[in-house]
Amino acid sequence: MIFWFIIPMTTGAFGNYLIPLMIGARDMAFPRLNALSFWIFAASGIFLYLGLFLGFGPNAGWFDYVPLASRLYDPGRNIDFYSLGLLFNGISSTLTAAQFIVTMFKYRAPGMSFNRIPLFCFAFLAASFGLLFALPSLSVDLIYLFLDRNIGTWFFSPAHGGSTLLWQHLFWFFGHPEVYILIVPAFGIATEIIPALTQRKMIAFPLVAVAELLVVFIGFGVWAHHMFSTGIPQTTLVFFAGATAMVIIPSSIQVWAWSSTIFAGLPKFKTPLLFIVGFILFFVIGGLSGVMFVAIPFDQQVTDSYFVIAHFHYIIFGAAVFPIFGGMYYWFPKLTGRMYFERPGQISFWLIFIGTNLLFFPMHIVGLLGMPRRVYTYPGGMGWTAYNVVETIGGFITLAGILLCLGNLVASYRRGPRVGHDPWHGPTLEWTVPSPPPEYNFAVIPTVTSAYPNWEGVALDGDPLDGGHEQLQTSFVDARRAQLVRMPHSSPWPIVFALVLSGLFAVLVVQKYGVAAIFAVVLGLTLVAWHSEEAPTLEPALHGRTAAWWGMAMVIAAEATLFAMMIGSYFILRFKNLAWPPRGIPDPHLVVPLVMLGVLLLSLVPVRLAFSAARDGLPARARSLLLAALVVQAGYFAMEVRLFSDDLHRFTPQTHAYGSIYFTLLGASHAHVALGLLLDLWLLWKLSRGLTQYRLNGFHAISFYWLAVGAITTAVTLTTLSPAL
Ligand SMILES: [Cu+2]
Repeated sequence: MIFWFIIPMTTGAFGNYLIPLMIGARDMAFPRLNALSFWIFAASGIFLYLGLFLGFGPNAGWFDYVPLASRLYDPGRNIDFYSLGLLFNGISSTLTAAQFIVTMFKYRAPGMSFNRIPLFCFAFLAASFGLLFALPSLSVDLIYLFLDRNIGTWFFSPAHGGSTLLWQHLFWFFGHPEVYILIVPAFGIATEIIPALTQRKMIAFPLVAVAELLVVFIGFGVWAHHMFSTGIPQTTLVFFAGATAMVIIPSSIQVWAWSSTIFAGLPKFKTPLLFIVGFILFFVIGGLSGVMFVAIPFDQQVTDSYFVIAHFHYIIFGAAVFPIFGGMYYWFPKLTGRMYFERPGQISFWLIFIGTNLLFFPMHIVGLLGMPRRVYTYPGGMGWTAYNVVETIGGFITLAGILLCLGNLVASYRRGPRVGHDPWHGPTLEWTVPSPPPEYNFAVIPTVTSAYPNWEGVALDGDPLDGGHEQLQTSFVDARRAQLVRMPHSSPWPIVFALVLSGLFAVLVVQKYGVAAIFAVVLGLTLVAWHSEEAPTLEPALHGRTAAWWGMAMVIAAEATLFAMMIGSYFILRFKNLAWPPRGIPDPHLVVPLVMLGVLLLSLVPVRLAFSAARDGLPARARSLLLAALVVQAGYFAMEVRLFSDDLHRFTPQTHAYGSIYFTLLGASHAHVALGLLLDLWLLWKLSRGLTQYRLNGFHAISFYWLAVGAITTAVTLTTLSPAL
């Protein structure tokens, strides 16, 4: 429901289709990467469901709590399919998030400065940042779980210095922001439908934009409210209860802005607006029951009961899915050139609205009566039966409404009345182009002077760009024309890459690590083949940084978060253990690792100088500087591998949770150095064939990558040395 329905439905479908149209772009920033996201998403879904059909469904619930999910209590392949499937899916979501951010930063139409970005896009920006910074936490958690189950590490085993709460901390550091990642795009859909169907500008436009970002930001500081009954300290409980209460502020701003815009405008209660009104009601009810959990004793009473399920579904179904239905009706004429049938549309709304309330409202009551969640049956005579019967009826009414909605859309696609390009007189750019939009979206890239371009005028005075494959990059804040670029043509490599990656995950699930290594090598070769064809750049960049640089910045942000989570878990484990390192394992040596760190940091200087030389048009000088850096970095890597294997003679990842986190942290950091060496080699090979703008962009990104490796290695080295400091 979360990973393979709502996220792909909002970010995948709505975002991919509408964001380029709304910001006046011809395509997403990295079309091939976008194809890769899609294929990885499809493959990961097939992977997870294959597990289900082979009898290995995720049988520890979606929280996947340890020790229930450990090898001891769950000996089948079930959890391996689940953990690897989520990791696999996470790659797709991370790439998509980075893609959305760079597209909205660099490909807005000229004149669409930051204060003129449609609120729909702001919402997707917020959700994308949420994904980028939340998913690494889940990924780290799933990697630990995989290692515990298959390699014999002890991350989650208290008897060996591990911690079961470590799973919960990392899971909820992802899990709470995830709720906002699901719901903020729905906010965005609402803030498009309301102005169009009331013919009034959104009240408090800037406040709503800030609130959309703020709700995700605050969402990162509240995760422990899912752990109020685990026995964490009182001070922690109070802090997280207070932080959670803050979510009320941005949420209320938005509810007030939506409802006052409807009251102040001239609302036409067509199907899309009905779904939005339903959404506001659900959001208020679900929000109020959510606020109740801030009262710690109340939370401890109702946690793991149906009351939580009621609250959660008022938010996740009522508030997140209702705008998806509204959006399907609202943009249907844009997608097809035809209008949907209004009467069955309204009936579908009432069926879904009534059905959903019958389905989820009684859960509040049975929850308070004590019915626990995650049960498929219960003994008679508990007083829960009547409520559950009502819920079942509500479920079928909801289903009827959904079927009517889908049936209506299919029938309208065939026989709906043809409408022009702008049936709603909507405010944003997508309503200025024909329905359905041509493949290149805009023949002439529009120039924008307001946040409501279709109402207040669009200038079409730009050059008609050639062939549908040219696109304009603009500057980050003011959206001034920066660079004309040519978008890539179709390529087989994304699908090949996704296939090889599927192979890699398939052999991991059956523990064939040697074969997995071969797949990893093939994966690297696929990337080299992918990048052998270079996109010609039509002119040098005028303002600011290129999309390639921003793309690398997003990857680095995700990687840095990954390491932050690993370093965080190091300290969670450290403070749980009285002796660290445990008896029998010596303290780490200080001198050699610190000297090595210094050597690695020094090697960043020639990398930077090499880039400057390349930018000044001196490829020979750039190559020799890069070669010098490569020699030093390779020496560093060889020495680190030696230190690593020396350590392995004294203790192993299987000795104690100390060994588990020590070797995982160092191994991950060394892997990043190894990747950097491969990038150096690739760059040297490219530079030996001359200098192009494309290679220069690549160089810029790789020198930035090394800077990040320097920072990450410093943090990891200081962490692993901390017991001796
Ligand atoms: Cu939460």
